[in-house]
Amino acid sequence: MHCTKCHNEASIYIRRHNTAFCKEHFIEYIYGQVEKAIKKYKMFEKNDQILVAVSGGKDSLALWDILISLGYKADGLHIDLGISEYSEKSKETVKKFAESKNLKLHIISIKDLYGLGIKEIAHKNRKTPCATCGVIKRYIMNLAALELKYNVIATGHNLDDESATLLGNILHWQIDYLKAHSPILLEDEVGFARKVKPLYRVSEYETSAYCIMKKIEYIIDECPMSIDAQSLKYKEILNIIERDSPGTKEQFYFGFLEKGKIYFSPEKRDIKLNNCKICGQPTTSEICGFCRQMTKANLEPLRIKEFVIKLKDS
Ligand code: Q46
Ligand code: ZN
Ligand code: ZN
Repeated sequence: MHCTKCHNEASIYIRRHNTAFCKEHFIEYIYGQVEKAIKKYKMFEKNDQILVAVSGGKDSLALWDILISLGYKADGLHIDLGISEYSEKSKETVKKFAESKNLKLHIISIKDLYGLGIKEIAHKNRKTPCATCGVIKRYIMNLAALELKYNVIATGHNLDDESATLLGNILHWQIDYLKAHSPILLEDEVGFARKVKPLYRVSEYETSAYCIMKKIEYIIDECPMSIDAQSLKYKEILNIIERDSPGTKEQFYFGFLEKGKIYFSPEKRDIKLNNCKICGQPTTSEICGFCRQMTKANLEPLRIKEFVIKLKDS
């Protein structure tokens, strides 16, 4: 098989586009897809300060590498969730990547701050680890962006993640989630920094190929808590359909953004944001979800804020 662009031997075949690329043109294709996403949704410009949430997995590391390669100013934020060996390995992988490229990385460790990992905090709260983790990660990302003066938070959600989430939201007619579902969430919708997903046009297969071609070491293990995640089942279903009918995933997701989204456009929500009585972050209630959760688990919510403020000064 030959590269569609230069006719040299191809390194990868993209079935959904019926296109093959050599290494050089595959990387160029990935950059093109990401630039297209950034421009289409006006995610950010070259002078924006971007904070990339990096877990150590292929998607977030690929995203960080792509943004830097395209000339954007992007620092990393790694949240150490304290999930046994998995978190240790993830942290080391991210550190190694940042050091090899001389990039700025902020690390916030839940276990160091509280002596407990996500699983234990969830247990104290009688919640699932993923529900607890979601609240904590969102809170820390917003807090870090706010305190450390980043105006954009970028996450590594790819086409597979986004189409699986969309499928789940449609199957359960989660109208509010469908309204909120977008590759960009603006500041005035969330009360914090803009949140963007520049990899929404790139599949999981392509982010792994990108990492392999660019020799980026990433953690292959999935979080042990993800085993029962419903989203993995939706991914599997979409992969079965994609196998028989390449391009369906893309048509489904891009179709939603281009044709379906108008039926689920975010209304001008009349939500009043207050400042959380404990930590001061914007919230629709008196006390934000994070502070409520930590207080319930008998943990001091402000410890993270104090730590992030110290990071700012260091
Ligand atoms: S990290 Fe956290 Fe995921 Fe692990 S505990 Fe669940 S939500 S599965 S993206
Ligand atoms: Zn080529
Ligand atoms: Zn709070």
